[in-house]
Amino acid sequence: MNVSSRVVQTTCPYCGTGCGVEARISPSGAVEIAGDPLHPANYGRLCVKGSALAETLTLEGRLLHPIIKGARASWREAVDLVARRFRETIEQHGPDSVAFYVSGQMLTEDYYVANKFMKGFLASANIDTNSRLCMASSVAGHKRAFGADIVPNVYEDIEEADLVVLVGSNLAWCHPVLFQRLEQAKARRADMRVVNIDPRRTATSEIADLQLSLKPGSDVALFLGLLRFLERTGRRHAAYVDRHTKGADNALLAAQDWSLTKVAAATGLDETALAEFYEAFAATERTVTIYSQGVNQSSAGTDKVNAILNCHLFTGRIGLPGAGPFSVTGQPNAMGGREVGGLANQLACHMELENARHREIVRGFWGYERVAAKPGLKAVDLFEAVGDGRIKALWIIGTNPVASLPEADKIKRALAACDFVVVSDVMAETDTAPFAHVQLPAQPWGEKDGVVTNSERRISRQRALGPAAGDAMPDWQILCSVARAMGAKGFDYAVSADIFREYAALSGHLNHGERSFDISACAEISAAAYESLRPFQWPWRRGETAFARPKRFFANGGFFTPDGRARLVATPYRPPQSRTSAAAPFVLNTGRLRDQWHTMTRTGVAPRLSQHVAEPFVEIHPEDAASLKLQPAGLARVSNAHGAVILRTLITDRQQRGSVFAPIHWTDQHAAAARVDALVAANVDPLSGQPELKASAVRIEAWPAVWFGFALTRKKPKEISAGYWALARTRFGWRIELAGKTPPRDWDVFARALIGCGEAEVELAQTHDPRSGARRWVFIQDGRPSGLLFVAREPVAASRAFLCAEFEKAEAGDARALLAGRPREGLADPGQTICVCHGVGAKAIEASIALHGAADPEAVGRLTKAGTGCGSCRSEIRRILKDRTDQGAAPERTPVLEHAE
Ligand SMILES: Nc1nc2c(c(=O)[nH]1)N[C@H]1C(S)=C(S)[C@@H](COP(=O)(O)OP(=O)(O)OC[C@H]3O[C@@H](n4cnc5c(=O)[nH]c(N)nc54)[C@H](O)[C@@H]3O)O[C@H]1N2
Ligand SMILES: Nc1nc2c(c(=O)[nH]1)N[C@H]1C(S)=C(S)[C@@H](COP(=O)(O)OP(=O)(O)OC[C@H]3O[C@@H](n4cnc5c(=O)[nH]c(N)nc54)[C@H](O)[C@@H]3O)O[C@H]1N2
Ligand code: SF4
Ligand SMILES: [Mo]
Repeated sequence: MNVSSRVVQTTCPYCGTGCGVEARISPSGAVEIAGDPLHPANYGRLCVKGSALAETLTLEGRLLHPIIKGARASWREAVDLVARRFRETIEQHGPDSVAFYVSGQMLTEDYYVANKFMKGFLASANIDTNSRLCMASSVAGHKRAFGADIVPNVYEDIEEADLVVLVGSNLAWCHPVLFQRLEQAKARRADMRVVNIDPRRTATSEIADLQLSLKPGSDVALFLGLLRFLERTGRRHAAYVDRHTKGADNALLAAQDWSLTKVAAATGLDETALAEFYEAFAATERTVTIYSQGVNQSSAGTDKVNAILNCHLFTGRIGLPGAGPFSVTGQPNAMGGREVGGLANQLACHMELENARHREIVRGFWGYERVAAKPGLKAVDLFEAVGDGRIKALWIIGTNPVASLPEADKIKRALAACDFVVVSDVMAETDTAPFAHVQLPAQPWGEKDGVVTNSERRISRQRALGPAAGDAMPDWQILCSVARAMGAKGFDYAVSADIFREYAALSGHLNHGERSFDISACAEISAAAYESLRPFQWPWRRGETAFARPKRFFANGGFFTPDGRARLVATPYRPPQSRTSAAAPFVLNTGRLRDQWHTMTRTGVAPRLSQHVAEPFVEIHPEDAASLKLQPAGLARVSNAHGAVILRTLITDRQQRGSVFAPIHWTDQHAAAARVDALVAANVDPLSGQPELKASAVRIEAWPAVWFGFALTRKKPKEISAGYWALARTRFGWRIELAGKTPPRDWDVFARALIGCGEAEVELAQTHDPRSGARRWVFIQDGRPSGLLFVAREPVAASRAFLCAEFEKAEAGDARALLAGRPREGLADPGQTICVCHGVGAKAIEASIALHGAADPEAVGRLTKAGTGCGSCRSEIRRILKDRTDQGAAPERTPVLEHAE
């Protein structure tokens, strides 16, 4: 260890697990990332995205200066312009003609200030957040049942449960450290069982004892059946239900018809599997139900949440060690945003906009004449209002709506029609940036300072690792500058601790226990104490000790409804709103991959994270693929009335018939046409306003490519003239998949343009097989390969992992080896990179099983090191093991395109 390096304790900026990170910074500025062994979320573990954080600390692609209409500007010019345009718009059209669209990736301090600005100073509630797409149904469901938005349990409960039910959660990829905690607990305790409820088999299915691949959107039917079953098998916790709840009879009435047969018909599951699940749930006191976007992102999202909560309330299994419903949050500060009241229908600190007393508390505390009195527009409606001109000035902060909102092409049109759009981001080029009149450079993770709250209500510090780059400022400071320029009082904070202190004080202000969110113990926190603040769970009331015990809610009632009782809610079953038809016969499901984060603005710059899956794809069942004449690794056009994308086909029986899955990550920055939200219908849940992002009707057809290509290049191509392309970052530059419906007029011109080399500077090694149509080019510049292009009439069969590794280290003389496209005799082709920590490919893992008899992930790890780093790939190792042992099962992995010749 270098004695003069310093260690900064901070929090991972990705998922809501909220892992503690230790950054070791050497005097030269090099940063090493490790898990914080003392942080109670992860006790030292990090997943692959957390481990690769250092690779994202690059200036590549960063927005470093304010930009007005495409030209660099000073902060003063930018702040004055934004303030003037917002002021003029409000003068002419009233406060509801402006809006903020913000993000669960803002820190609590940023979020608090944005909310105070809009709901306090401007007295309008037109501020909504991307949490509307993420957690709104859980918020609405919690409020309906508990009277407040509270996650009752803590992470330990996942380890202590005897039964863990996962509903619409791909925990293995989306909350990998929580998944590891579950996996390790299961390995210790032979009697622990896991049920996975998801229309498709995922990496999470690999540890499930029971997989229920239900019909998309049919969860309410499943849980109505469960409630009825619990009642019929005498599982009502009479004392709890009588003393602490209301509405059980109503909820049971809605469930009374839901026999096994009826549930089986609605969900497409067989009765034996259903009975197995119901019996396990009924028999197991210590049951935790973890749910996520397969539940929330639905036109019946709030009902799905309450259908789950009903079963826990009915059995009194809530807030107990090892028992409770557990909504896991997506974004690093999804929870913090809910606490500060970032949604258009909330106030601050869990106070309600429509509650006059709450409004008065907040108004008095902030010292304004008024605060917003009616709820603002929810995300989908907000952009509708941008499109039809009701909203004339919009400020987007920390989110990329052109890629992430449903009917995304319509969002483009709305932004193009808007008089004034401001975008605060850390990156210069995003799909949303071209619509900005003003771009404001925010400080990213590693530069900014503040707090975030994770899924178990634990508040942790994010700390700066060093000075900010360029002119970047913290989001809160940008907001405060504009507010002050508009004449606002109450935005004179010097440091983020000043904001946190005010926020903590508000949480305790006139709060005699009727509001659950209370961190008034921090109301007078000093700058030094804020600096060294350790992770703590709320509530932390004035005078209490913070670190006493895990804090759970509701084991003995104490709900935040007027009568203190929880509500069981009748949840009649409604299928997804978007109906399939002859014109659009498939249901499109969308979601996440292991190594990318959302619209890839940050994970997309990390070579390590771009290896695992390097292009967008659509998963489809083999029979559907056959009936559509889709080729493995061919291309498919997926479309409907809203838009169209072109994706690589991944044919797999993990997918059920009639339904397809595509990842959400690829934008116009990384692919020709892969923004899947262009196809997603903007149907929303009537209570939460959350859009149904997991069930849109689409049609699919083969995209008739006549040529396919694969390229490596050191320079990012300026333009790619091919109907299909996808770019992924590598250590040396870029790897590119390509295809076209017509061949270029001149292949050499095409190749040179792609690689970015003029004729004079390069040498060329080239092959052409006129019979098969295959062509290969390797360009040499300054004694090393500068570019490579393979084209063929079929999907290019070449070992990508081999070519990338070889290209990086090759000398000019090795061009021939590169042209061969596969390892020389005696050298193994690594196949798709599964373990990115140790660079182990699928083929090496298969060999350890076939040749050396590895029988479990531990043995594979001993032989190949795969899975012994961060552990994020262990589910895939399990799958490869299973494929090898299932007689006749064809090995299939994500993606398909990794086969060598
Ligand atoms: N690697 C990675 N991790 C992330 C993120 C990321 O971008 N990348 N994003 C973070 C964020 S913001 C979020 S919100 C979380 C999301 O975390 P998850 O909710 O776990 O992730 P998703 O992949 O969106 O969806 C989960 C699953 O819901 C299933 N599903 C679809 N329809 C239904 C249905 O009708 N019923 C049921 N039961 N299941 C259904 C999908 O098949 C999918 O496997 O992940 C967080 N973690
Ligand atoms: N079809 C479909 N659509 C979905 C989903 C789905 O499952 N299916 N999931 C939905 C969900 S759950 C979510 S959470 C959203 C996510 O969707 P988005 O919020 O649009 O995705 P991100 O890529 O995280 O966008 C964050 C933006 O903020 C920038 N940024 C990063 N850090 C900072 C910062 O500190 N300050 C500022 N000002 N900017 C910063 C990033 O560069 C990036 O441009 O997508 C939603 N959309
Ligand atoms: S599980 Fe991974 S992405 Fe989530 S907080 Fe932990 S290290 Fe970050
Ligand atoms: Mo999310």
